[in-house]
Amino acid sequence: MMNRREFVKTTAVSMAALKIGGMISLSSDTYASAAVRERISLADTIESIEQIPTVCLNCSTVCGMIALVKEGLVLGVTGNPLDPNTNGKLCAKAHGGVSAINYPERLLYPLKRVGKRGDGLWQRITMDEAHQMVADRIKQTIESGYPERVVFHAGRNRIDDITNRFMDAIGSPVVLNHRALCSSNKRAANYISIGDTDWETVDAEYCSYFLNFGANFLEAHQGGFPMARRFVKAKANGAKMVTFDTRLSNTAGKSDEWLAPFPSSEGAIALAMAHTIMDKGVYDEAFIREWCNVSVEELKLFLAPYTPKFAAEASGLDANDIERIALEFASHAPACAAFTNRGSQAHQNGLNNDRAVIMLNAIVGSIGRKGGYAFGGSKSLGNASFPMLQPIPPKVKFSTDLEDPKEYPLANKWQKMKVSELVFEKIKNKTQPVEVYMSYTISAPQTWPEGPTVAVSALKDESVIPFHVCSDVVYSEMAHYADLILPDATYFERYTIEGRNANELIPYFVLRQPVVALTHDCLNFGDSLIRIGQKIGGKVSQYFAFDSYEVFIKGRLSSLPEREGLSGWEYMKKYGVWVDDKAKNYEPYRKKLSLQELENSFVENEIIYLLKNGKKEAIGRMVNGTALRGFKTPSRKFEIYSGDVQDAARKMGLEDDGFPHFVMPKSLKEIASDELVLTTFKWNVHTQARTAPQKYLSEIVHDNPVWINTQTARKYGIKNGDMIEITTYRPQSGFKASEKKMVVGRMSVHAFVTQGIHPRVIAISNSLGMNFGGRIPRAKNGKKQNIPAFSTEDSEDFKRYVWWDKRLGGSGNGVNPNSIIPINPSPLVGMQAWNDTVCSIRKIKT
Ligand SMILES: Nc1nc2c(c(=O)[nH]1)N[C@H]1C(S)=C(S)[C@@H](COP(=O)(O)OP(=O)(O)OC[C@H]3O[C@@H](n4cnc5c(=O)[nH]c(N)nc54)[C@H](O)[C@@H]3O)O[C@H]1N2
Ligand SMILES: Nc1nc2c(c(=O)[nH]1)N[C@H]1C(S)=C(S)[C@@H](COP(=O)(O)OP(=O)(O)OC[C@H]3O[C@@H](n4cnc5c(=O)[nH]c(N)nc54)[C@H](O)[C@@H]3O)O[C@H]1N2
Ligand code: SF4
Ligand SMILES: [Mo]
Repeated sequence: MMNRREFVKTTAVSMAALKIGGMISLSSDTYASAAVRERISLADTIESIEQIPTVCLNCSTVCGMIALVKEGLVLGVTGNPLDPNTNGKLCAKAHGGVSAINYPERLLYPLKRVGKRGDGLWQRITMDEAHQMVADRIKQTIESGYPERVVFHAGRNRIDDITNRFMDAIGSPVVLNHRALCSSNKRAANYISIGDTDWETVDAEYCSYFLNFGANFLEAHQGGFPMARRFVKAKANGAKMVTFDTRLSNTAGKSDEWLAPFPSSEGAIALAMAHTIMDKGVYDEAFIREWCNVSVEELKLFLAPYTPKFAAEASGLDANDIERIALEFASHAPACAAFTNRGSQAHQNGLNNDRAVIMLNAIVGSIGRKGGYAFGGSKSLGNASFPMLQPIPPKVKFSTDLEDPKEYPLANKWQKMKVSELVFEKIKNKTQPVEVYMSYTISAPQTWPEGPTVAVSALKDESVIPFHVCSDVVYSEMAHYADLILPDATYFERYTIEGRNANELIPYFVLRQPVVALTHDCLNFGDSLIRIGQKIGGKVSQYFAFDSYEVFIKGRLSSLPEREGLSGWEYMKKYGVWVDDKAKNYEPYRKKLSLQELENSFVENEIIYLLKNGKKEAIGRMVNGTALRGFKTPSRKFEIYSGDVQDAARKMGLEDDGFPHFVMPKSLKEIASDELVLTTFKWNVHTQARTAPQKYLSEIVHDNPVWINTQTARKYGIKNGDMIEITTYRPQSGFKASEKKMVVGRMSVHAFVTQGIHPRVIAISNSLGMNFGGRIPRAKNGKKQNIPAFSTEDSEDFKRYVWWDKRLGGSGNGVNPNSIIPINPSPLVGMQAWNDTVCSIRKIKT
């Protein structure tokens, strides 16, 4: 890690290098106008470029970056070398993000709908009028006695400090998110097994064996970029990686071995590996005895049916490979890690797939070890230590079916994960009436399963959503179905206290701060909420007795100690990064509890408890007479068996003995020989529904053909580039299950024929095929859309040089697979089973 002196030196050197080379790529900011471009004369500007530390948000990895600013323009971005996660590097997407600021089709003024919803007719209003409209609606709803009819729905919300405060203040518990579309099975699996965290932090730099079940961390993955940097170092030291992915992702391509299992069979593979490790006696007996909640004998008994042959049948892989890899993995312990992501967890059986993979780390003893399946290095200090401004609104004490559906008892057990893929269906059915729907950083018509159909039909229907206010930066599909649009600040113009799992295992956090002034009538949504809160008046306004979100953040940072003679606030503004001065957090479960922590505690069956509000709360474990923290599970051990899961299943009438058994989802088990499985994945240069308007990125990827195996294509007479029609079917178990074949939808898309995919699988990425958002995501040259929220300036580049426009012979803007991917929540947790979709295909034209 770099210290501050080196930081100043390095950035000075890099700026000097810029001067000598005279090369700096002006960002697409300069699309704005020729006049703007003339203001920047490169030769004499480099010295005067301001460097302001802030944080990227072009994906969820939130890398510390430095904005290069000149005369109110962001010329480009570079990594912040003080960020311990990324050490001064950024990915390609970060550079594309700059263009969001002066994007010709950026929303600049608030709009009020005038035609029918979805007609696209708008009237420009002032921000104050817009806030008053929202405040009046919310006030009315509170006064009607049903505050829960105000619904807040966010996608990548990084300002939940203020959004939660707002919802608590108005008394509504209905805060929705996208977690069940993203990662809730993975999170639940971690909470069940280790309790401490929703996410592992593989100690990648020191890992010598990476066993990857469906993570594409070299291209995507939450925190993939910091992990990628450490993986490169590990590789240079001879580390090995084996990847199980149904598709040859770039991570699979950079692996020593790529194995393509049949979808959803990851759990069977991991259990068979565990079986082998136990069978051959290469497990870590001491760790299992001291730290796991089942004995070696119980474990062997549970694993007995999961032989390599069993896994070979489920996955189509070779039993010898499964056995060999298991033994190789174990031979690298403790510097080895088996980990997952959406490839393994986005299934009906994803929870147990991930539990089985995590368990592999426990039985070889790599949990929390150097080079192993580490965890515990999270955001510095934690939210609790960044005080919220007083007075704090009380937490809402009731729940509704929208944010806490009782059929999914594990959805909100550890963390509010919700089951948001069901929300639009529930809104349509009026299971929970809605008066005000507030959307923020979400584009459900693009990103939700059946988004283009189910989400759109709910959003369009004024009888189920009487009022929709949307905060966005572009005229997105979500904004199109709103009644009121609030133009937000881009992430270059606002504050956030940020941080992710600390890959150095030393807690840290970063500060996003405005690097340029806000333009036109845009306003940070956090500030909008403060002003709306003030306008609602009464009890609500007492929680918003401060001027701005900046004041709020400054207040939250006020508890930081002084550093270098600077207050915490000044320090963060100057350097952008805070690293706690602590040792690496290895084996956090072995930490001793302090006398202070043990005060008033008592021990029952070796578990140390405190009484909190009359309830027993486990805080640690006695191990050989010493009080240790243990794992934050009910037994304070690594839980292979889970009483929580067994109880939840019992409640739902499901048979479950609490062990991570493997069961193939019914639809996949009964798949016909001429049917295939449709899966989905992320491009390395696109993020969800947020990057398609960024021309630098869309120039690189704007088309998403369906990947199909060479052998399969031959069977259907399909050649590369041929159009095929895909028909998808409803799942045979779970939500809307039907034994009869029910079609979800049909889609035509051209084929990318490759050896790089499992023969029974086809794959389409997301992020493309948009209907809104401007000319770039739609791949349409010409004049910009006539909406009174845009500036009058335009760029020639956008009028004429969207070279992939179909009318110019280009490939167009791709497709959105979500029109045909069924809503498919998995049991107990409710995670969307994206990768279980059964489909059939036919060639429609050559
Ligand atoms: N087929 C398929 N579908 C998927 C996935 C997949 O792999 N395949 N991945 C799923 C996953 S993992 C997730 S997390 C979800 C994510 O899906 P969403 O929750 O919808 O999140 P985003 O795509 O990040 O949200 C994009 C919206 O936020 C707007 N936006 C961007 N920046 C700002 C800003 O600064 N302020 C405001 N107010 N708005 C902004 C964008 O213009 C866009 O309208 O998608 C899921 N959908
Ligand atoms: N570039 C980029 N980076 C991102 C994002 C982005 O949109 N773009 N989004 C961020 C977000 S919100 C998230 S949640 C993470 C997601 O990060 P990841 O989970 O790493 O990425 P995905 O592409 O969703 O899925 C990972 C892999 O699963 C594979 N896969 C699909 N089905 C199966 C299967 O049945 N079995 C197996 N074994 N593999 C399968 C896919 O081929 C894909 O390569 O990325 C984050 N970072
Ligand atoms: S990984 Fe994500 S947050 Fe980090 S630089 Fe790339 S786009 Fe930005
Ligand atoms: Mo995600």
